[in-house]
Amino acid sequence: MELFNLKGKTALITGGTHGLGMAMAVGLGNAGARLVITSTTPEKLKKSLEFYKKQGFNATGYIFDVTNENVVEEKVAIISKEVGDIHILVNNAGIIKRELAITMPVSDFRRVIDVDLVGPFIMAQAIGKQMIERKEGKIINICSMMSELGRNSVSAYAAAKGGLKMLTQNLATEWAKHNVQVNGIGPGYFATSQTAPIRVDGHPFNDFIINRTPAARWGNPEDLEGTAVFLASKASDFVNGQIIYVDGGILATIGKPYNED
Ligand code: GCO
Repeated sequence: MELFNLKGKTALITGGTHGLGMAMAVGLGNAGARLVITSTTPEKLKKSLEFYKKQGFNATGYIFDVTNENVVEEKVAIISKEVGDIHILVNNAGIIKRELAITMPVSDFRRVIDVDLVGPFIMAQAIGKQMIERKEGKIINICSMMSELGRNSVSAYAAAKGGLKMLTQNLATEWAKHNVQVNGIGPGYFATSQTAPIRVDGHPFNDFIINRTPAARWGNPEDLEGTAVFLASKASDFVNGQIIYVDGGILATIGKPYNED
């Protein structure tokens, strides 16, 4: 199990105060990593740090917006001074705006691209520098089913997550020679606050996802822990530019007619 041991490593998880980010942070913490959690919401950050400390994890938190490159540069320097090197970066923070493209305000489209694509680039560049210098690092970009597929009302999110998939492949191309592995996780449909509006029992989308997912269920955040530990550990030292889909099989199938078992 040495391959998956993260003792002595520090993992920074953006938006790690709830949902999938928290689940991955728990997985990394259980594997021995020290946690650095970022958020734009002080209340959420405070509550999450209390939770992590109750789990027995060494967790520190910082408030900043990943889309502001000057602030990110400042904060990464402070973190390096106060916490030390960052060995693992999980670009998890993201937003979604559900609106048909024809009526979506451009400002909404731009904001989603900024948070979900430009932010991960800014964070990877700021922390990638120390990883390249140290000749060691792990970057995990949280992509999505929407890195591969579109659906009504999520044009901005799909464009951002599709771009994040290609950013992952491009950073892997440039940084693999420095022993920095850049990969992605593509969650399928998970039971989180982000999907709550489309997941209520009896909601047509809820029934659609259950029918469309070979595993016939929504993902639970803890379903992501193992893949996060794998991509953060020595076990993935020769894995570069890969998006691992944790999706219950959705991407493996064209789906089945409503009456098929
Ligand atoms: C939606 C959902 C999806 C999922 C996830 C799928 O509105 O379709 O929110 O975007 O959250 O990203 O991978």
